[in-house]
Amino acid sequence: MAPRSRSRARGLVALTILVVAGGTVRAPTAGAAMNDCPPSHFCVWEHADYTGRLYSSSASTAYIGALMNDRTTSYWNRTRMVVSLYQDADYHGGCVMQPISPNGAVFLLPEWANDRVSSFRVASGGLC
Ligand SMILES: [Ca+2]
Repeated sequence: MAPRSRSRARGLVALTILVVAGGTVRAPTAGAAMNDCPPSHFCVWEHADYTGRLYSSSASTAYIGALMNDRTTSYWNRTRMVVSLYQDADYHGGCVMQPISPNGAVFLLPEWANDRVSSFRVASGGLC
């Protein structure tokens, strides 16, 4: 049983790294700010390292609100779904980056994706 668990854990880490290839990646760890993200939610933070304002939802969100619009710098996908990020409200403006698989997390978005998210969709597959 133990070897199977370790193998599954390695697979999850590999998946997380693959999904955010090109970005700076750190697997989710038990930081105080990260723990503010509720289970089954997709969470975005205003600043790097999961700090600053936090917005979270377990469902698609047509507008993340004036307080977080164009401010997302780090994220953690705690849903079991794939999350697609959009540059404008109502899922318009094109995708900010490739879809985020379950448990995908980035503590600092690359420059080209930083401070651009306005809406996101939670679905069984990537929509970008
Ligand atoms: Ca920001």
